[in-house]
Amino acid sequence: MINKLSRRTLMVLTAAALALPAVAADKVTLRMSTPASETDQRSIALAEVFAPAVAEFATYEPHYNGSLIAQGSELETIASGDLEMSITSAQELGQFFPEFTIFATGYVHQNAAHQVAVFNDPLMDPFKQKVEDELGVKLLAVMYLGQRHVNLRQTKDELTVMTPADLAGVNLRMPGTDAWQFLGKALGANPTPMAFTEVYTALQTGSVDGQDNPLPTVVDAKFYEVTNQIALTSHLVDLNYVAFSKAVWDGLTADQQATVQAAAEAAAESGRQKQLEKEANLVSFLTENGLEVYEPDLKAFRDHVQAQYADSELAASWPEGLLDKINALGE
Ligand code: KDO
Repeated sequence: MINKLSRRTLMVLTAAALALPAVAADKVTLRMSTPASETDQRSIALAEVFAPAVAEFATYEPHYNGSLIAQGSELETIASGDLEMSITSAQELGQFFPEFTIFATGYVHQNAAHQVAVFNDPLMDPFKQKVEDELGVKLLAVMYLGQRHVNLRQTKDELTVMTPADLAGVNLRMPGTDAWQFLGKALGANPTPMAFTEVYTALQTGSVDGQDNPLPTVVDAKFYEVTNQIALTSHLVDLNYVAFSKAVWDGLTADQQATVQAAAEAAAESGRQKQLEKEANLVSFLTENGLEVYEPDLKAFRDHVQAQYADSELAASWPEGLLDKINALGE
């Protein structure tokens, strides 16, 4: 009798244990921090494509608008074990590894497909390996942010931007790393470092004259409410990388690692397609909202920007022949 009861009790307990979300306790939590909003296409792609794909063994916990970690501190936070994921940039990686600035250089990447070709090419292997070995961060996939343009408070009547000379003295907010500041200067402007989350107010109050970002960001962050023009300089086909903690990766099984890798790639692809679609359709939205959107002298911008980089300290850190290899992967 006692034996029977205890066997039965055991069975009941086992059934109850199986019914409980006991596996949830074993799941790894993936805190992801980004300055991007919840409605940014990269955020949506990770939440809607990445998160469900890894849900069996991982709980995806996104933090938007820089609410968990300030913009630019995500990589060191992953390195110290206090964050599992972020959407990082080549400019941020350039703070640790100057050679990454080649991927943050004006007029290098030609389009979204070129970014993917570069990221998947063996030329990226030593870059990925270095970040993994020295920072404990795996770069899983490349995300498309879009073509950055110059977006100003001034009306076109007050200031028409046709060449870099027209940006002389313009206080252009750029993110706060050296590579970004260099790009601002290379455009001919007076770059002002500032976190993304402060840009709307700075534009509203006039503490800066403008900012640079792709059209989907100008709309998503509502910068169009507080600016009057966009000069379509296309000075940077901008990217981000899905950054993942190597320590967490090493704790996963081989199957789980493959799932995480595939999920990151699928999310990046989904976000890329949606961002490209938005980018192609937003000029009419912006003009309807009163912005003047026009194309400057692109050759003047390209020549000026490329000349600034050519003799720079940044370019001195790029591996020999790498720019040619990158160019060869384009059109
Ligand atoms: C920005 O601060 O302007 C920027 O576009 C830089 C990007 O690298 C990226 O971090 C992005 O902000 C944020 O994700 C917000 O969209």
